[in-house]
Amino acid sequence: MTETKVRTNVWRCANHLFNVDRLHPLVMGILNVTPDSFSDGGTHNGLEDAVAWAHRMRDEGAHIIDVGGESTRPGFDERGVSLEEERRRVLPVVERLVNEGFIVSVDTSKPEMMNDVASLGVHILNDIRGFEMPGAMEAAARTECGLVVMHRSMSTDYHDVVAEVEAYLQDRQRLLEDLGVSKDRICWDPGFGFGKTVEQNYMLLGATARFVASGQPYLMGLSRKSSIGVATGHTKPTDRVTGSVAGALIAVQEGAQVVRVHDCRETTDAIAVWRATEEACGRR
Ligand code: YH5
Repeated sequence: MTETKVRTNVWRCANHLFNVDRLHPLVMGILNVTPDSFSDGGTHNGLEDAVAWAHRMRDEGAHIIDVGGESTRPGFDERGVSLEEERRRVLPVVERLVNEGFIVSVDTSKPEMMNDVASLGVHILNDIRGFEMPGAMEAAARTECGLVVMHRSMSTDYHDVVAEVEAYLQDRQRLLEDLGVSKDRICWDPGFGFGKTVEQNYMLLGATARFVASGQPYLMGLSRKSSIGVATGHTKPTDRVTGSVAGALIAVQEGAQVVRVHDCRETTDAIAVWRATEEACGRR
């Protein structure tokens, strides 16, 4: 007799415990609080606009709001933004969102910011630099936050991009665990668009199931990125919504438990149709 084992994965994010099951992937809505917000024409700056945008994304199905105060498009200024500027942009928004009951993630690489936002009650630290800035791993380890560890590279010169990204994430995970971070806090992210060719990005997307097999929660962030533009032939990021939804759905079908997106309603609807199909066929 065959028994179907239902593996319930959890992702421990401070005072919030996500039950990450295959059929209910988490939608992480992107909230840029940079003056030059790239994919949305620089709207929703200002505290009230940012909070209103977060409400809209939650109404449209977002489970998590990811607040970013650094312009982190691939190829951005390596010096990034100053600590003072990042604090000024991010902290007021984060404080409001936490107080209004949102599950909040903060896109930052700076250990001081990690301390600050954890004190404000943020649930997730999302670092596109894989907690590589001096002191970042230690700062993250001192919190109880969920940690998104993303791979990023300066060159596209891989022998085997999937194997190398996987080895990197394993390595970062081991270092974090050595600092006392429990396994169930760590989410992996291959860093779609960060130091990969278009083909390498799609190789990573197609390898989602392999990464998911690591047992860690897995996040894919491809929303409106240039590789989506290349595949669809759309130069304008706002024309890349349908392509992005298709990409997110591929990730979800392959087992990704978190998708980071601009277009929450469209992504949520696509996931709902996929889930209805899975449930109708008795696939749990
Ligand atoms: C990610 O993949 N990406 S910021 C260029 C674009 C569109 C979007 C128009 N933070 C990720 O979203 N955090 C960013 O062209 C991230 N994973 C995680 N965890 C880049 C971005 C974007 C860049």
